[in-house]
This record gives sequence, structure tokens and C-alpha cells, in this order.
Amino acid sequence: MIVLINPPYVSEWGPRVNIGLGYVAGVLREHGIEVRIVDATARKTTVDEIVNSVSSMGPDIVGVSSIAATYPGSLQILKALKDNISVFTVMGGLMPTYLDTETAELDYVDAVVRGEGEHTFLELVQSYYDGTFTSTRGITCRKNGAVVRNPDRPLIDDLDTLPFPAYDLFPTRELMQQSIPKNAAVMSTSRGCPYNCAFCSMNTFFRRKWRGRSAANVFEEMKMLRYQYGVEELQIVDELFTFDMKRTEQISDLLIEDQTGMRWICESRVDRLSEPLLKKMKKAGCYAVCLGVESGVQSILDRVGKGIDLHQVEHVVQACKKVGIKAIGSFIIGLPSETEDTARQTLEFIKRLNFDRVIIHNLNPYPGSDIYENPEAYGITVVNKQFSTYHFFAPVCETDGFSIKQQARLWLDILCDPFFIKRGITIP
Ligand code: B12
Ligand code: SF4
Repeated sequence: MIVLINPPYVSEWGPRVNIGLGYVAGVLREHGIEVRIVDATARKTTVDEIVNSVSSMGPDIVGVSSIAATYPGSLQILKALKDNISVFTVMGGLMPTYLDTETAELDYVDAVVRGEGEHTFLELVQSYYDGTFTSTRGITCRKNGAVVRNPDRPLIDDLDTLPFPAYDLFPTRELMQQSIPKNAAVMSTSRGCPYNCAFCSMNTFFRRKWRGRSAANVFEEMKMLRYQYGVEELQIVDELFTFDMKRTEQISDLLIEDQTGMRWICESRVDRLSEPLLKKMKKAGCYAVCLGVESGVQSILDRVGKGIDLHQVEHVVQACKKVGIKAIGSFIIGLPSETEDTARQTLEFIKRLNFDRVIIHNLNPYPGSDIYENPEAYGITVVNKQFSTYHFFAPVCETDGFSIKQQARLWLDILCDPFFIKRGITIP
């Protein structure tokens, strides 16, 4: 039997079903493998409680998920499990993918699943039982005392072949009660992004390739969430939901026809939206689009390879306002060549365009991003390397012209500014 663990974490958004783990569980179950989920976010479970609960299930293999902010906690869980029970331990998700070698060196981590997890973990589990797991493609593990990094596994070609995430194995309704807003759920309709933003770790995770589920397959899951679980608000978590604008239109058409009454929100780029598409999305229940703008200074956008210009931003924000979709601007403070002056120009830009809501993050140099790999090339000095603080809201690095102290001062101004108090700077 397999146990998958969602590590504990308190987020301003409240908890959600970890659909990455849900997909992995769904595929195991489809192949007749018994799998259970321990979701430590819903009940704010401690490490000791997780160990007790997992021990009582007596699994052969335990898998835990991790992003940067949850990496130290996830390691702590696996160590505590190894100290208490005999179990094979696996880590998956963003952080172990990028820090695979150092993670697999730890004697309480038996294998790291890199990248997309469904097929790799299935093969790992199947070959664990016949003792040949070390040759599984896509894993990093110890073999005869040395860490080996097996070749990458190809990406899943057709995402429609995957079962829906195993929502029934999570305390889904309990999570929906605690979500902000209430009765919200997350859903993934595509994976990957072909763009090259230097601060981003998501493009490299899915190898700069965009793959989308068909509109019909997406719509089936939407209906299941709406009618089986009573979801009222759907947060589409794709890196770039509208990359294939035709597909976005098809999904919108299905929603308009069915009248599910479900509100939804998605993330996009200003060059992958048009006024007619926004109009249709609005009719289909979309109430807000989160636009990755990052900076109000063109030279900074160019330096990080964002590939958009500020006129496009203005144009799309106006189109959103015209059709009645909230324009949420997502910005990063502390990007390469940022100074206090450029950061203030960004704040002015946000005000001038009058975004309906704003998300402002500090630059966190996440493993997998170009800035993490080559900070000097971008003039970035990483001051704080504690991944547990990489949750966006603390400045952790400096540019030559913008120290941590100056950033902290700027934050005080942002937090006291009536414009930002009204618009919020975290929750969309
Ligand atoms: C939905 C979401 C949330 C939700 C739910 C989080 C959750 N536990 O699932 C909420 C709103 C609660 C949230 C909160 C936070 N999030 Co968030 N979130 C996302 C988002 C938008 C989608 C994640 C997702 O569902 N992807 C789709 C699934 C299919 O992919 P996946 O999760 O990577 O899973 C696959 C593989 O990684 C692998 N895998 C994953 N786990 C495991 C485990 C095992 C054992 C195996 C074998 C395989 C495996 O297999 C899966 C299927 O292929 C991403 C951005 C993005 N586009 O991915 C940000 C993102 C993951 N979040 C991020 C951050 C920083 C946070 C917060 C710290 C924010 C905060 N200040 O509170 C918190 C931390 C909460 C937490 N416990 O993780 C960052 C992480 C950056 C990094 N490199 O570390 C991201 C990438 C956003 C960004 N643009 O930078 N988040
Ligand atoms: S920031 Fe957005 S557009 Fe840029 S590479 Fe990452 S996912 Fe793609």
C-alpha cells in the first residue's frame, strides 16, 4: 500500500486539494494499487501526528510533495518516518526536482521523482516490488552507495489519457470549507509554458512545452466539481491557460451552453488575450484574470525576458474593464536592475492603469529559474538562502541599487498606501 502526504502549510489563500498528488494517486489507483492520502493542511497536522497516522496504515512506500516553502518541512516528515518505521520514502514536486542530487544524498530519502510524476511514480512502485526500481526513468536515487540520476522520462503526450485527480481520497469538502473564498477548488487544464522569464521555475519544470487537455475533457471535470462537490469558484492553476486561444474559446462555449453558474479565474499573459476572447470568457463565468506583468519599467521586463511591452498591458487592462472582467496585476519587486526609483515607477504604473487587484511579490530566486542558476549574470545577490522563507512575502535578495533594507522600507509604504490597502496585495 502507498501513502501520499501533502505537507502542512498555512497559506493566506487557505488550503486546497493538492491536485499534483491527486493525479499521482489517480494513476496508481487506475492500475489497481491501493493508495491513501494524508493531507496535513486541512487539519494542521503536526509531524508527530503524521508519523502516527502513517504508521497505523503500514504502507510499503510513502511519497511526499514539496515546493520551496515546504521543502524543509517535507524533509522533516520523511526523516521522522524513517526514524520510526520501515518504509521506502519518495519525494516529488518542484523542489526535489531541481535539488534532486542533494535530496537523494539524504539517507532518509530513497528516491526523488523528477518532474511530471504520474508515470514515473507508477513505474517506481511497480518495480519496487520486484526489486528493479533503480532503473526507473525520471528518478534520482542511491545505487551501491552513489547517487545516480536516471535519464529524464518524456512528458505525457496526451493529458486527456490521465484520470481526474483523486478528489475522493482528500478531505475535499473540508478543504473547500476552509478555502478563501469558501467552496473554491483548483483545477489544471494544461501544463507548461514556452516563454523564458528569468525568474520563473515553472517553464523549465515542464520543459518549455505547453500541452492542453481537450475542451471536452476539461469540461467533464468542471461539471464533476460543480455538481458532485458543489464548487462555486474554480481557480484554474495553469501557468498559461489562454496559450491556445481557440481552446479557451471552446471551453467557454461549453460553459455558456451548460450554464453551470460557476465563477472562475485564470492566469494569463497580455499577449495571449484579446477583447473578443475576454468577452466570451466573461459570459462563461470568468470574473478575473491574473496578468503576469512583473514590472512597470520596460527595461526591466526586457532584462528578464518577459517578452511583453507596457502598451500591451495597458490595452488588455482596458479590455478587461470594458468587458467587466477584473484585471489582477501580478508584480515582482527586486527584479534585476531594480532600484528604489524603478520600484516606485512600478507602483505608479499600477495606480495609473488602475488594476482592480494587485499581487506584489518579492523576487524569490527559485531553483529551476535562470536567476537562481546565474544570479551574478543578473546582478542579484542572494542574502537569504532559507527556502522556508521563499513564500514571496519576505525580501531575500538584493540588486546593486536596492538593498534588503530599502526594500523593507518600500514595503512599509506599500502597506500603508490607501490604493494598495483597497486593492489588496496578496489574495487575488
Ligand atoms: C494551486 C497552487 C497553490 C494552492 C494549493 C497548493 C498545493 N498544495 O497544491 C494554494 C493556493 C494553497 C497555494 C499555496 C502556496 N503556494 Co502555490 N501554487 C499553486 C499553483 C498555481 C498550481 C500548483 C498545481 O496544482 N499544479 C498542477 C499539478 C498537476 O502540478 P504539480 O503540483 O507540480 O504536481 C506534479 C509534479 O510536481 C509531481 N509531484 C508533485 N508532488 C509529488 C509527490 C510525489 C510523491 C510524486 C511522486 C510526484 C509529485 O507530479 C505531479 C503530477 O505530474 C502553482 C503554480 C503552477 N502553475 O504550478 C503555485 C506554486 C506552486 N505556489 C507557490 C507558492 C510560493 C505557494 C505558497 C508558499 C504561497 C504562500 N505565500 O502561501 C503557498 C504554499 C502552500 C503549499 N502547501 O504548497 C510557488 C512555488 C514556487 C517554488 N518554486 O517553490 C508556485 C510555483 C507559484 C509561482 N508562480 O511561483 N498554491
Ligand atoms: S512567468 Fe509565466 S509567462 Fe513567464 S515563463 Fe513563467 S509561466 Fe511562462
